[in-house]
Amino acid sequence: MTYIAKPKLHHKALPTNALGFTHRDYEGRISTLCAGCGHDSISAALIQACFELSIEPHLVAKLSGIGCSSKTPDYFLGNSHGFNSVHGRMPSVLTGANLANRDLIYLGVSGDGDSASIGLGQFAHCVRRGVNMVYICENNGVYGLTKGQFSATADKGSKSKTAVNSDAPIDLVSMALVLGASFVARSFSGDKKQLVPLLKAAIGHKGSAILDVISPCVQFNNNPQSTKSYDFVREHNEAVNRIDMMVPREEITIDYEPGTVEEVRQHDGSVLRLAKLHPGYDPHDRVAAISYLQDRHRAGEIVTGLLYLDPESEDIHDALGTVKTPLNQLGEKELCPGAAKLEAVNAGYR
Ligand SMILES: Cc1ncc(C[n+]2csc(CCOP(=O)(O)OP(=O)(O)O)c2C)c(N)n1
Ligand code: SF4
Ligand SMILES: [Mg+2]
Repeated sequence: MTYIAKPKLHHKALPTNALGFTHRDYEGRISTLCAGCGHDSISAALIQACFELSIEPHLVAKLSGIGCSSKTPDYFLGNSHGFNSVHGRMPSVLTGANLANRDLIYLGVSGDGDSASIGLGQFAHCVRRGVNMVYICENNGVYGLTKGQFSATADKGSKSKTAVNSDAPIDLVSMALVLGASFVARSFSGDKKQLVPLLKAAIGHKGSAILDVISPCVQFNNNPQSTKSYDFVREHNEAVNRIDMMVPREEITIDYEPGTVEEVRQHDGSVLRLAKLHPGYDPHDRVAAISYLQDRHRAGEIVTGLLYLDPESEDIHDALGTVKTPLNQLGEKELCPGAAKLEAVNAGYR
């Protein structure tokens, strides 16, 4: 129904954020996805997160691959930069854009086919390089766009309408931990209360923030035997913590669960408040997070929440010592420093 234009007029009473923008200013075009698709709930959570953080839309770059999930950047942040790349190639395009201009917020939107099948190598390398981005995998266990073949994240033995998956699954969260990601979380598209603070925290994080979001495909993979269905996730979800996000300017939400609360300050000055549901769970222990995931998976549970956070993380620019100014703002003097400088650089390699 893309031919139906969204109304441009706002009701005067719509709430505004610190920049004077309404929620509507963070929306995109009308979605063409199937009614009930989990991906639309993730777009809604992203809109809410950016509205609440009072982000300037022109300072965001949305990048994606190919798939129903990769179509979604068209449905949020209509005033931001967008680039729909080739299947599985979003990470390298995002890495290049980030190297050219570190001043933007990079949202990489992908699917489980896009990230864990054709794009697995690209996923691995952008994570290990610490590219400063929020990488969202909208994980439904199938290739939704091409009619529901199992993807590499589908659990062994999970059933679609017509087949049983015989291959072992790839868990992107475990992979991200092994590859050195400095922010690793999993959530569920239907749990806005958990997903929105996680997205806000990921946006405030410096480094590779990986968010695996189980997002049921109502068309090809929402049968009760699928481990990516609404019913299965609701019944087998194990949340390890509930986080609240506070930006330095204002406190966004206060909704503490009973139990201990831990504050973690991120590089941008924002504070994460982790309300721990499990006294033994420590989100700063990478090795413990890996074994906890394996343990709960064996018990048939899907662990959600903030699984790992390194508050002292660095990103690819720190590692490479790149220039702070975006490349498009450098003048001829900086770009062409002259023959003597070039000679000195070359001499350094002799
Ligand atoms: C190079 C290349 N190979 C294969 C395809 C066909 N193709 C398009 S989308 C897709 C899978 C999408 O699955 P996923 O990333 O999980 O997204 P979903 O539709 O499930 O959200 C495939 C195999 C393609 N477009 N390009
Ligand atoms: S086919 Fe599946 S993934 Fe694609 S829009 Fe429909 S419900 Fe969503
Ligand atoms: Mg998919």
